[in-house]
Amino acid sequence: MVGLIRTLGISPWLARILAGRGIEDPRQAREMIQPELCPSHNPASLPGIDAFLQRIEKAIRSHDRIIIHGDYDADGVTSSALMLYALQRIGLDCEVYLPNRFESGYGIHPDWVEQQKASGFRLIITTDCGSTATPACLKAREIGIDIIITDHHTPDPDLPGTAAHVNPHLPDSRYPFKELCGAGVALKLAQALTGLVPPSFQQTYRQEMPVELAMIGTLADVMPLVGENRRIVIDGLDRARAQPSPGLQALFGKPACRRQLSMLKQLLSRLRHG
Ligand SMILES: [Mn+2]
Repeated sequence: MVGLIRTLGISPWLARILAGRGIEDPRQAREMIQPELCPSHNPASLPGIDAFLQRIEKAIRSHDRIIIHGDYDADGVTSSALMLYALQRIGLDCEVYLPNRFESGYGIHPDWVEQQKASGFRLIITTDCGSTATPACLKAREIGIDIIITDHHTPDPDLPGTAAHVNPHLPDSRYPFKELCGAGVALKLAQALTGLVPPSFQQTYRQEMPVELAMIGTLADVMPLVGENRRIVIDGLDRARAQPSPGLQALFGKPACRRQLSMLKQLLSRLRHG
């Protein structure tokens, strides 16, 4: 504790709170109290990232219509919205499908895959689901529609016939942080797609990245608030406060949300300015 007080120049109270959480290492302690120092890892080490980027490049060349299959919960909705943001910004023709919890249940189903093929889509991308969707992948291969799985649930490493399978939990993953939610994975993929955005738009693409959506997914899926998740949440809070997306603005317009937001603003300014 004395070490933390000396190295970080923090109060004995703060050092005691950190020690109570088992945090005695100064680097860990600094990330805890200054989350903007938490790392944002390079998406290039995500498993499946090369195959993902190659298939998106092919989609650009062949003008493939793409359908994103999200999920009905907060992480499923925000992850698909993030993926939509990225793909539309690189000029792709892209739509989102969100299953109904009561009618379709969780996950991607073979008959849905068949319907997409019939509707003229050439590529399916899942967000926050699909990790064990062997029947849907087999159907896609059988009828000739490509499928990319992006998810954070425990994966089946041998999903058949996927064009890419991106999940930090895959056995061959070299990604340094496993605890991303579905929207966290989508955010990393959106960051990886920056290279496919025309150079003159890349700065805007980065600035307008709706990281607050990844924050909502991370909080709603109750992911551990350590490492990169801490960074996602602090970046998301900053953006939600400064430049909320139209959807968030509409939510913030509701009286209950407005109260929460003003509390959040006060809390953030206290946290930021001591
Ligand atoms: Mn999730």
